Amino acid sequence: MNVEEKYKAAKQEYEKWGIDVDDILEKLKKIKISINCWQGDDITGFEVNPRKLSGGIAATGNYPGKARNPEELRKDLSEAMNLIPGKHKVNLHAIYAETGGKFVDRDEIKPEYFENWVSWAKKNGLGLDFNPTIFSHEKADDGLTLSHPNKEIRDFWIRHCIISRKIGEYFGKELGQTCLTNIWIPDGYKDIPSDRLGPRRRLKDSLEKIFQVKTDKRYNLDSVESKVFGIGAESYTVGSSEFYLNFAAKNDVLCLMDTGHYHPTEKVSDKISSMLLFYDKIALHVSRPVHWDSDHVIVFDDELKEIAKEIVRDNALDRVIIGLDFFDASINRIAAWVIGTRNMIKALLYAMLLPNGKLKKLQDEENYTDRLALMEEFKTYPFGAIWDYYCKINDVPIKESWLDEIKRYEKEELAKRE
Ligand code: RNT
Ligand code: ZN
Repeated sequence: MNVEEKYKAAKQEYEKWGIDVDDILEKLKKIKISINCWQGDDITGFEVNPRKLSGGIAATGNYPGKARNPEELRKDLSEAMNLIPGKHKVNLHAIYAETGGKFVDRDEIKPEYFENWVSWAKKNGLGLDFNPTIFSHEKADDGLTLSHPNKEIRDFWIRHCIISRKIGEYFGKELGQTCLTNIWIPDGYKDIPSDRLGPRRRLKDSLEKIFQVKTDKRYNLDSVESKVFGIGAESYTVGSSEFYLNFAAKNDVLCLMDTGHYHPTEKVSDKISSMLLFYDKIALHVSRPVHWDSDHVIVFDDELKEIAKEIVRDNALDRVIIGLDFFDASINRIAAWVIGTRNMIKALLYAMLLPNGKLKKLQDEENYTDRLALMEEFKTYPFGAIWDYYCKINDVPIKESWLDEIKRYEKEELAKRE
């Protein structure tokens, strides 16, 4: 049987449950995933004076061929996106500015330093998201930024955040797609703090100053990202979950939940529904923590599927902004993007192909036997045949055949970068 025949046969099985497969494939095509550019260069960025990675995030591995300049990074991203079905967004950081060889500190970056990114995005029909880079900088080396006791340092980062939001607004205007500008800071203490309130009060004050400056919501939305702990900040994180939940609710900004930023037994999939009841939109950094916030490439595991199910079942595909956040330097970086992004899309498709209406009904009828039985049986429904067909109609390689293209690119492009 060829791909179409397998698809037809599979479709019939889903249709028995009233699942409209063609309609689902149409819907899936409209979902945009925000692909994190920093997988391509281990979050080095292209500043004129590149700094050491700091802030408790670490990229480990030394797989050859990493992008050394913006042209290479864009080329690699394009290569990855040719192997991923659908049209998506690219998530940038301030350190990816192109300042034409001139040193420009973070509080002085401008939209024009991102013109190349914008024209590339336009040419490829992509959206852009943005992040101020509040780590890997001498003013962040002590692990404190927006909550720093020194006002000059806080002000420096406040200026950086304000200008970053303006850059986000510029992206949105230029590309006709709303940009999400997300603030994450590493602030915290290695050892038991003697004052927990002070730093949080300073962070609140800094953020209020940042958001006092308004951006047009048609073009830019803001989010804040919490964390539970980091390397070097094991005892206390200023921007904790409660801090940002309350801040976001009171200041009309979005909360961004990174799947690696909670206690190991806490699951983001369980948080989505609660958040949706109180926020118009929420944002995600889908990552894979292994024992800690290690940012492994996301795999098609239970939690990924559970997150996708929540978004689909809560009818919130247009309210959850899905971004990826992983950086593995030990494997081919383009393959990492392809694996992770294809998995995210796959998980959404998987979730859409479940008899969600029926399952909800069974729960309300307290028929937990049938609920469990049906959930388990659907795990072996012919989902793969639908996924393959989706790849086919979107002109991207089916199954693992995309690896051949990665190998070609590795030989012809990456190998020359040594
Ligand atoms: C760090 C946060 C943050 C970064 C990126 C590079 O723990 O998850 O989102 O990973 O901004
Ligand atoms: Zn993150």
